[in-house]
This record gives sequence, structure tokens and C-alpha cells, in this order.
Amino acid sequence: KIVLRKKEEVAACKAQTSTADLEKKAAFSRETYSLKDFLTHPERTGIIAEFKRKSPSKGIINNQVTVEEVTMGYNQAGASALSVLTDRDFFMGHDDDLMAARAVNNIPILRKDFMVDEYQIIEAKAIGADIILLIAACLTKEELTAFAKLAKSLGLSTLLEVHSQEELDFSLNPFIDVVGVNNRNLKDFTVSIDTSLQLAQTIPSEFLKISESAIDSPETIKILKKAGFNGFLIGENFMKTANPGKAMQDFVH
Ligand code: IGP
Repeated sequence: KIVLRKKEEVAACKAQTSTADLEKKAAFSRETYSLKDFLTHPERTGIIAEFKRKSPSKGIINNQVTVEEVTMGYNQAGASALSVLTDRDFFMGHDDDLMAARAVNNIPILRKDFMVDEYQIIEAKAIGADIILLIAACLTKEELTAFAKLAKSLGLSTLLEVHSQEELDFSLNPFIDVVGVNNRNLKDFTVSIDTSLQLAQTIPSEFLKISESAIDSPETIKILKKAGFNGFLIGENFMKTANPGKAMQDFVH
């Protein structure tokens, strides 16, 4: 199971680099960018554009492009934020990818990974991230509260990911900034935009909401906007092309 594997991975990282060492990294003391501010910025598209080489459902998506060219392309095309996978085993991601994206972009960056320990939140800030992802299906109510509270205290935004009404019911807390509905079922990888449309009504209005995964046309964005979504997390639709930044540029125009 992914949570156990991640916990082992974190234990190995802790043995190498202490939290005190992470807190000494230059990126740890920087001012962060707020996800809410950029999602609602009139000159930004609301799109959180993702750098993803590989996924468990699709295998290799794109291994020919650099994280710098892709994320700068997304930024130029009006992304409200960037999402960079840092999980190695399932997504072929790396912390170095996020650091590379940070060096060349001045918009919020989501560390896309499975957070199971507070160490990873401190690490997220130390490698240059502004946003962490908390997946309701992987965490307890107590963990969700403690992790989002820690993130807030560090100036990081928290994106809570849910896939069902049950998850939404137990997982909300006041430290969460944005609620994301994942259209992909993480158990069988089936996708449906209806998941977002159904949950849209029951997400309390004090939270901004985004729709995640399987968004492949501007028409879908229109439908999701009508349902009240403020943001759209898009990966594969751009990454499967030779020039993901250009693909996003074409998508938004
Ligand atoms: C992007 P897509 O279908 O546009 O590539 O999806 C993003 O939503 C997806 O990568 C994702 C994800 C996650 C990956 C959503 N939640 C949790 C890893 C872990």
C-alpha cells in the first residue's frame, strides 16, 4: 500500500537530513505565493498545470521535455499555479524537478506527492513549494488537521483532495485553503467529470474549489466553471504533446 511505502521512504530521508537541516535551506525562509490569490487573479486562467512524466494509469506520458521549458511555457500561457510530481516510483518525479521549476518561475508551485508525515511538509517548503496536497483517502481526520495547520504556520497553502461525499464529510477543517475533487478514482483509475459536478454543491462556499484530472477540452472547463469551480488541474492533456506549454497556450485561446 502506498501510505506504508511512503512512510518507509520518509524514514530513510529523515535518517539522511534532519528537519533542522531542512530549515536551514534558503528556500525555507522565502516568502511564499498564495494559491487562493493566484486562482482568483483576473489575469490568470485558474489552471494548475502539471509536469508529469509518467503515471500508474498511463505509463510513460512524456520523457522528452525538460521541467524548465514546460513550466515556463505553462506560466507564460497563464497558469495560476504549477504542479510538479516529486514521487519517484509511480510518477518518475523528483525533488530536483520542483527545485528546477522554482528557480525559473514566480507563481505558486504544488508539491504533488503523497503526504503521510509532517517531515514532508517542512521538506516541501525547503525545496521551494508553496502548496501541499493532502489526499483524504490516505489520511485520518487528525492527520489532515495537524498537517494543514503546520502548512499554514509555514505560509504554505493546502489543497485537500477528495473523491466522494464520505471523504468530504470527514476531511474538512479550517486550515484548508482549497478543495479539489479528483475525477479519477485512485482505486480503479476510471474517470468521470460527474464526480466534480456532483460534489460541487456540497463543498461549503468558504472554500475555493478545483476540479482535478481528465480535463481535456475547453468545453469541459466551461461546464465546470458554471458548476462553481475556480480552478482546474490539468496534466496529461498537455504533457502528452511534444510542447506542453504550447498545448496549454492553444487550449486557453
Ligand atoms: C492531473 P490529468 O488526468 O490531467 O493528468 O490529472 C492530476 O489531477 C493528477 O495527476 C492527480 C494526481 C493526484 C497524481 C490528481 N491527484 C494524486 C498523483 C497523486
